[in-house]
Amino acid sequence: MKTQIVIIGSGPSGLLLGQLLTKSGIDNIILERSTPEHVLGRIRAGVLEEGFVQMMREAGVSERMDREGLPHGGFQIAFNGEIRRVDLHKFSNGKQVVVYGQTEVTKDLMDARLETKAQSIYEVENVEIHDVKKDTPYVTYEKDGAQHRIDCDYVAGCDGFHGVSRPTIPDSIRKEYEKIYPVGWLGVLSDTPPISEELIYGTSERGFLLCSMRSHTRSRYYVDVSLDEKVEDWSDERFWDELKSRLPEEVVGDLVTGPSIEKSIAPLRSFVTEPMQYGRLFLVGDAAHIVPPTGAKGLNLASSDVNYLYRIMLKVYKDNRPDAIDQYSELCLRRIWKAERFSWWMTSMLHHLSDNDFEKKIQASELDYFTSTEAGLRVISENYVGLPYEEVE
Ligand code: FAS
Ligand code: PHB
Repeated sequence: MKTQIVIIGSGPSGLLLGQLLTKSGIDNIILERSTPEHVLGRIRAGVLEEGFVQMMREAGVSERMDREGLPHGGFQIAFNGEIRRVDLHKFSNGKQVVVYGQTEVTKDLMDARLETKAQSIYEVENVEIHDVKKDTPYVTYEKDGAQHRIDCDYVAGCDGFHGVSRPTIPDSIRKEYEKIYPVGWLGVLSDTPPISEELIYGTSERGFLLCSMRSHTRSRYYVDVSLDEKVEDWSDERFWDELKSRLPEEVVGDLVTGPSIEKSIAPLRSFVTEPMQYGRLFLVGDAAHIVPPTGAKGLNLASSDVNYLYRIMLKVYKDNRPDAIDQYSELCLRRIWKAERFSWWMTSMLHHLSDNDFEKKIQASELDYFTSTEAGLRVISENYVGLPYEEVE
């Protein structure tokens, strides 16, 4: 087989890139190791930056998101028994975020790909990437016991944190930066009305909490737990009691509990690999970087990488600019590191990560300052709605 771009991974990164390339007449094939049902079954992000929303519109897959997505012009932070509002609209010059689950984004992109008849091959095994330092890279894989080869111009590694793309860059060239946090997020999805119209992040004596949602009838809640906790030890009742013990008095009475339809514990990690490009291989999304979900950046960083790679590929194929690929890694990393900082900072502000009394006082003072001054609220807001994408040269 031959194509212009092989995309490894059919998560949001791979599907969004595939849809944009296909719309622009750039041929691509997606290889995915699991089934469409498994990809859709993963419950993950819930908040889309404006940049992501624009990319979905440009990809022509925003109709349901525009209809069902919930625009949010602010969110709340609960601490010290009070709740303060971060007015995103006011402090980010009128920007907002849209609450629309990653599952829905993935479904819309999968449906669009089926319509374009662009090729996606699921349940592949042993994907290997070859000759990316030459002009003629190729990818091999197994399917139903048979070995296959796809010759291409470029390879987009959209295969997440545990994929094959990142290890394809030699250890001698790759530099990895990592911070592991001593807590994870225990998350519950329930068909209950959200406790509030807006997201509530919070920190209490007992730890972190987040009240989010997927719609007016489906809620998503999180509390942080130590890394030795097991999800099977958390009955619904135990989870709701823990969340209630962390919520401020003024809202706890508004919590509607119900049976969980999904429950999981996700570890918190900050991770970046540099460079994100090796010859004709490009790392995209979680294949290159991970953030703790406190800043709602994971999925959104995938979209900014896709934006840069897509615009570079337009330069390569439409403007005959093969040199345009050289800017990819630096363009992505400038925005990634700012999002890594914001995600680390929101995590440090809202979780008990230190037993040091001085550090606890600094944390409380930081929360107080950044939620009570225009300067502080502007910093939080412009990062939360997403920093602008740079132009591709
Ligand atoms: P993904 O991991 O989504 O997709 C990679 C795809 O590649 C997968 O389908 C995988 O099966 C496939 N693949 C892997 N290896 C392969 C191989 N060798 N061959 C072929 N295919 C291969 N972000 C937020 O913003 N907010 C959140 O609350 C949030 N919660 C999260 C909870 C969890 C448990 C996890 C793991 C992540 C969470 N994230 C969150 C981040 C998440 O949303 C990611 O940023 C997003 O899925 C990134 O999308 P992709 O880069 O497409 O990677
Ligand atoms: C979610 O709705 O799953 C969600 C929202 C905001 C975050 C993280 C997760 O920061």
